[in-house]
Amino acid sequence: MGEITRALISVSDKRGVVDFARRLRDFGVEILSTGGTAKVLMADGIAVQEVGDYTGFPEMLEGRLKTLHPKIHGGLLARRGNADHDRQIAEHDILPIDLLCVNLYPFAGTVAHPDCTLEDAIENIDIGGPTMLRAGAKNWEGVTVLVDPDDYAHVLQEMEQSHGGVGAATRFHLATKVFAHTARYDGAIANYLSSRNAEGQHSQFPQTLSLQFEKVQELRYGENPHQAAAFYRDGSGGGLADAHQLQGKELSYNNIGDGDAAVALVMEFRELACCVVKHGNPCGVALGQDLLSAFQRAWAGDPVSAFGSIIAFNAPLDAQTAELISSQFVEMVLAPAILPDARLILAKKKNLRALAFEDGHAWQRPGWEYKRVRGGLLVQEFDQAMEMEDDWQVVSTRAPSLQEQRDLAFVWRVGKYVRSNAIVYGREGQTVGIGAGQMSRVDAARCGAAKALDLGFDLHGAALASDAFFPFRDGVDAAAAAGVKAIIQPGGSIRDEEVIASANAHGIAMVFTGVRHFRH
Ligand code: 93A
Repeated sequence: MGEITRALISVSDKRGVVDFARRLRDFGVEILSTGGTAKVLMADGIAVQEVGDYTGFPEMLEGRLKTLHPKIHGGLLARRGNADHDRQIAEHDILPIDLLCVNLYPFAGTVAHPDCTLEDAIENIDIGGPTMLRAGAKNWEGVTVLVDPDDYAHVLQEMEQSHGGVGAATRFHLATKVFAHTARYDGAIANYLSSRNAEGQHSQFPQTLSLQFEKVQELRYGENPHQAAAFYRDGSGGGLADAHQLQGKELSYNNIGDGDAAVALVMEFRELACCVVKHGNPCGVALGQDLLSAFQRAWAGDPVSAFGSIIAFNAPLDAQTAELISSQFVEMVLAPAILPDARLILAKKKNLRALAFEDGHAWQRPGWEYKRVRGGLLVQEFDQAMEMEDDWQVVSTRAPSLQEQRDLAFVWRVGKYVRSNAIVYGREGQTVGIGAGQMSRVDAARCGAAKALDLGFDLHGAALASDAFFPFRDGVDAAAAAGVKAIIQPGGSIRDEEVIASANAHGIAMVFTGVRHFRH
């Protein structure tokens, strides 16, 4: 049990540090501290020695040189119980430091500020802090290293229980945390600097990209049972990595992928919305006056595919809807919250996974998505193009009616979440046929129409969205044959004229968005 005699405290984030230091003093611990931290502690009547008084070397260079001294690093690095090390440090009046409490200049917070200059960023690169942290963490067998104020309470509790000592398991855990922290810190610096040059020009993507993710859980397996898998969080504090699972079997790899897509889709709508996802694609999406009708209409969009699906809502799940969900075979249900009486109903279905994701806006924040390929990583922004309906352009002779405009806006939003080639048929806030993941657009159009007809939907007067332009008129002809009366698509094909002529020949109202939504 590493008993603590001497501590060094040097923190930028002063949260909780006064109470922590006071408790250390109660254990009889001597405290060394740097300028600003020492001031805060002394103002609260806590006895500390300034690092400069201990080293005999003043803080200088506007604080750039505070703790970079052998009397500090010797005290952190000397092996405990090693006679040779003991002798060497004694010869130089170096005292062992058993607890190190350091958090760093706020580099990430500084560069996140829109007005941050290169000079501000550079001044916020902490040198002495990471050096001490790494020294203490390397010597974890003798030193307890705290980089996170959230760990103060646990360390104090352990000291309480073991006569002022901290156990090996905790010391090792805290040291690991330090190296993850300094890696992330240096990664942020490298990302920032390598996206700039000395003249201040800067590119969106850094020359070297450092990423750090933290394991949420290991998963039973990946997409298939022979693939090992795990789930990692990025630390942004949102998305399924931070959702609450309220009941049901352990989440699977496919559940997480599908759930993420389902929530992203429903969060596109201001109206109450429900989305049913299977194998990464929505199979039914609907808006409703209430959640129950949204669910009924989404399910009806393709009840065959919906077997074993994942269902997301953009409003708290109520009891009535929970009751109806329970009567179906569903893998998982996600909503911003699950109301208490709905929870009681779902609880009867033990295996059904239920998740409350609380902050749906996390799905709308800008960010990057990554796709690993052999030998590299593809990086792109999330597809969050701000769709300005005012920019949409009517290209056909006939303009869409008000109802058609609403239908087009609805199917267009859904189409963004369907794998390419994607064709979505819908009307009155309900999808009635989705053609997904086809290698030709005309097949996607036929596929969606065939589904609609199979399910007994009448496509006369329905709206259609295509995630990319029609390369030929055949897709439009197929849609017209099925009864479609309004089409929305990006436009931009060299055969646009031929495609528009086909729409006009069939009396179809056609709108160009100018934005494409491939999803592979
Ligand atoms: O400027 S530094 O890189 N040089 C140092 O020697 C040094 N020692 C501690 N930054 C240094 N620190 C950092 O100062 C700590 O990591 C901590 O973030 C901060 C605390 O300073 P103060 O106690 O003066 O508020």
